[in-house]
Amino acid sequence: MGHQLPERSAPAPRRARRVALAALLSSALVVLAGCGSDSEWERLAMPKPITEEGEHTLALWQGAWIAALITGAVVWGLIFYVIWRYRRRHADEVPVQTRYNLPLEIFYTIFPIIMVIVFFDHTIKTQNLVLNDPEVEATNTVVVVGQQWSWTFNYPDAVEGPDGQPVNAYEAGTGDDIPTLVIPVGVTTRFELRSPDVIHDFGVPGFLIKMDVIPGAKNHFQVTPKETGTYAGKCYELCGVYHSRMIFEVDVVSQEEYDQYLESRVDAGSYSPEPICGGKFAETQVGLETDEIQEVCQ
Ligand SMILES: [Cu+2]
Repeated sequence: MGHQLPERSAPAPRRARRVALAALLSSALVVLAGCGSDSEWERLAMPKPITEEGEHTLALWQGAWIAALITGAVVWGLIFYVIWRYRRRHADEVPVQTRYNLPLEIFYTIFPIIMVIVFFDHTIKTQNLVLNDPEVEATNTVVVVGQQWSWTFNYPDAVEGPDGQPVNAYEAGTGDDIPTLVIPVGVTTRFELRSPDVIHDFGVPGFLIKMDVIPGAKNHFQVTPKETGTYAGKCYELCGVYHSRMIFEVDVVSQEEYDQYLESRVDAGSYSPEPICGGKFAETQVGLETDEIQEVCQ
């Protein structure tokens, strides 16, 4: 009867494989969830959020990674299982050739689409919370102006001027003077982003958000700082020769200190009827007439 193939060796117990897969998945989850709350491992390399909105961004980041890792573990598990289970054991043995498996093909078309829809849904919900939470009305507004090459922070109608009327207090930085942004703790502050020249990008690592400051566009987002402290911020968009000078400091202070700060701006003469663009105050500003610039930042 000619040559006969030797009998296949008995397959490894299925239970052992399931246990191995379950162990792989659960160890991935333990690594993610088991660390302390302040651990950079648990935040998956994100900075520590100092705002309530930043917590939502962090949750989105962690959730997306956990979903991706579980998907990865299943896919890698299947790949290695197939490599091992159907490895070539006999020189003249050809495995069963299967071409179509309709249920399987429908599954791996539909399932990624469902995943994308779920990711999209979570992203949109987080975006709405961070940009303009309908339930948390911003009670404080700062008009942030990025100008070549510094920042101007305007606090419109936040304080009374010498004549008792509300005025805009401001601090205009220059390439030589690093400005400070002051915001109250526990209060939702809305940043209105304006640029009179080129595209800048306003960001503070602890906010877990940065946003382009585009001439002619009115971008905004809001933050509710959870604790007082001093933080560093900068321009994240290469905006010209002195881009590297566009750093600033953020002071999160109590409401009392915030009010005192605004009064000190008025005492120093840094106030105006409307938000200013930093034009005539920023020595590095070039090419624009002050009148033209001011309209951009209202
Ligand atoms: Cu810039």
